[in-house]
Amino acid sequence: MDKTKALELVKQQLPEKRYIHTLGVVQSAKELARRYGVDEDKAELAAIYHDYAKYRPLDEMEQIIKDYSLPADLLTANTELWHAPVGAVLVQREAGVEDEEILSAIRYHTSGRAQMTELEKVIYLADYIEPGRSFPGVDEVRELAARSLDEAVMKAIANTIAFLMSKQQTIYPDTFHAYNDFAMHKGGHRNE
Ligand code: DGI
Ligand code: FE
Ligand code: FE
Repeated sequence: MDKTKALELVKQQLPEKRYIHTLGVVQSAKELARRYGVDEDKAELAAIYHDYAKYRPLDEMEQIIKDYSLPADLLTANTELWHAPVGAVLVQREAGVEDEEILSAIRYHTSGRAQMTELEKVIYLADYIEPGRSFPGVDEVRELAARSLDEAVMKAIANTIAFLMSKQQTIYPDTFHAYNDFAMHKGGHRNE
């Protein structure tokens, strides 16, 4: 898939501000991919398409969740989560992307999950630290990202959970599963 064509397609789907965010994610994803030995072309395409479905009407996304038998618990989860799994469906259907690694990086870019692939981690983290982001804690994650992909993703997920809790919002199970998976591999399950 040609990068220029992909960007054109995405530009039609997104308001200016979100398109600029997407260009930031592309830049960060390419840098992270290079640093951590992940396929840079796949990282670039996944980044270009990651928010493809962000501005689809909720009723259209709800129909896709049902028609494509996406996890039914999405229907009662925060609707902010929907654009990621729905995006994976639409990017395949409308942009013709068939690469399952790219599609899963799009699918899990908001929630994360246990056993994330290296490409999924790169896209999750790039979305969090791209140059346009300026929320509290982002600089610490940027510093971690220079040293360890896992440490940085784990911190980004922990910050997201803490943020959602501070707003008394629900936490999607995959987000907890992602956090637990990273914590377990640090030995946290034995209180080490
Ligand atoms: O699409 P972006 O704004 O670039 O970023 P994103 O895809 O990470 O979406 C972030 C939104 O998702 C943010 O408003 C928090 C919200 N969200 C709601 N519930 C959950 C959640 N994020 C995670 N990781 N887990 C949740 O359970
Ligand atoms: Fe997103
Ligand atoms: Fe994004």
